[in-house]
Amino acid sequence: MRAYRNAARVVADLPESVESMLASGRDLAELPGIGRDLAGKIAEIARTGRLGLLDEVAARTPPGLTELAALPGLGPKRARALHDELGITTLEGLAEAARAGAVRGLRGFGRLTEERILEALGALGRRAPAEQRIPLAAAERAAAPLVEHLRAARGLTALAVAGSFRRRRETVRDLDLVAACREGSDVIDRLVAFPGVEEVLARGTTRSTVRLASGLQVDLRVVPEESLGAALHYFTGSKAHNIATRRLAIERGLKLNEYGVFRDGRYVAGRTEEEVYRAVGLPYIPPELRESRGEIEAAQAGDLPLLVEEGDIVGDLHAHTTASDGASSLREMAEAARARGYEYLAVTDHARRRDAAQGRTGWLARQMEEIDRLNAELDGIVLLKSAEVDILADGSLALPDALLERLDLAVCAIHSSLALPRERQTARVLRAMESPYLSILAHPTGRKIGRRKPSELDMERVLEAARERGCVVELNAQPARLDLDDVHCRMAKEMGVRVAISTDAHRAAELGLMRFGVDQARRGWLERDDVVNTLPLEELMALLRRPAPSGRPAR
Ligand code: DGT
Ligand code: CA
Ligand code: CA
Repeated sequence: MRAYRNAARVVADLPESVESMLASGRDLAELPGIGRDLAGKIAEIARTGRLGLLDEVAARTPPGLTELAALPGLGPKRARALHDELGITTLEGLAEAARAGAVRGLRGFGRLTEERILEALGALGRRAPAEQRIPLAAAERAAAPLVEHLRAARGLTALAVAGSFRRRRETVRDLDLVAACREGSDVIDRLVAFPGVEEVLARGTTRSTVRLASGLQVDLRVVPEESLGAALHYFTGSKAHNIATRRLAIERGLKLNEYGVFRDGRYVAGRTEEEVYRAVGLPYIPPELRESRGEIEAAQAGDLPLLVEEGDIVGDLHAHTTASDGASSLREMAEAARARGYEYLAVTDHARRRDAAQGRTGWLARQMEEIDRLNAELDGIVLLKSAEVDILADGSLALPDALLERLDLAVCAIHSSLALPRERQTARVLRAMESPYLSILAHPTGRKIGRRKPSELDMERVLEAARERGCVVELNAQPARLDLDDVHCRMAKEMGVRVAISTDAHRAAELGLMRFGVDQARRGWLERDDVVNTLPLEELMALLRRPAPSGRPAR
């Protein structure tokens, strides 16, 4: 490096140009501080205007590295180390690593260097791209082809999507992939070569970050097999859960990081997540619970919930047909429910306010007859007579009691006046629940993720009333709704209110959305007994039977 700089000074100070010296046959190696090798390179530049070696190095160097090297306090050596050790090639990548505290651990870097880097980056006015979250279902669609592509990598022994995706959060910011590999795997090459990759943000030997054409960022970490459990645990998070787990490790004189559990620098565990938890004295904690909302304490007390599973679900209590805005016929819906192994399906086409006002409810009477016919014809599935009944602005229901009485259950929901002030909205829902026919309060807050805020509702009072009156609340499994959310599910459970996980399917295939509802329910700590559509039909109907108002016989 210094030789080049000195040579540059000598050349710049020459009384005549290098070209004319060469033209008159002079040997550049005679100049002070310039040897054979340098003389040849200078001659090459003079002749061709380029330097082959420089072109070669430039081709091998990620373009961002010069930018990194130019940062105050860094320089080429440290830039190279950041690249080789952490796979950093851009200022954004550097900012992320520094913020995460990953830089200070490198040889020749310290906490101070990290701070200086962050300062310098701040001075440059560079910030991480604005936080943008995408619905879990969309993230799944993006992840599936990528994961399939990576599975073909050489030497790959395990691959998982970790992060918020694995915790089944309703939205995710990026995909965090963890791969376990044998030596010499090409999994990072395969990631970079994935057709959907638009930009490679970082590429190292154990880590790479790319941005897909959709804008979704993907982080891939590659670990040896004995670190798989520790890496999965670390990159599944949440961060708060990790911190709590690491604290337990420290209390036991252990060190826990993404490579394993260590005692006095010696690896003691880390191949599986179970091993990691066992090392810190805990049973396995399902990813959906890892939000630092009391799961560590529950695990220590042996009180972890036995979370509901998709296989526990034996029916769906909210589905549409072509009788309202669904795309599949009653028969198609029935057959699809049976194909899923369900025992029952509640048919809940819309009973709208205007239908009732204009006495246009003939469709419902006809549908009930058709349900009778299909129930007689089809084995292995029972269609329940129901409707999704509008809760009107004053809290009354859009169907007359005489019709409600003929239904097996009524699924009631707000579809208008979503913006009422909190007091009025709450009173409206409470009034609706006074009807002995309201079986299930559907998508209680009316939110649409990323599109519509939840309506103002005092959920505690609503759940209180639901318990008193024996109403069930819905967890709508549509990925854009997931309403109740996880926090409200937990609240319902703690208050003793049961939940129906329902797909609100508008076509046969949407019965498959059930798993998104189950995921959210698990995040809300729900167990099988908290969910009504795990019950066999007879028990379900007994549970839905509401106390009859005075003077009227119970249904
Ligand atoms: P997201 O991406 O916002 O949807 O949520 P996460 O949880 O996927 O967050 P992300 O992608 O930033 O990081 C993935 C996991 O890596 C995170 O859940 C826990 C772990 N992690 C990241 N940064 C830290 C950290 O500074 N400390 C600890 N203990 N863990 C971290
Ligand atoms: Ca993430
Ligand atoms: Ca990430």
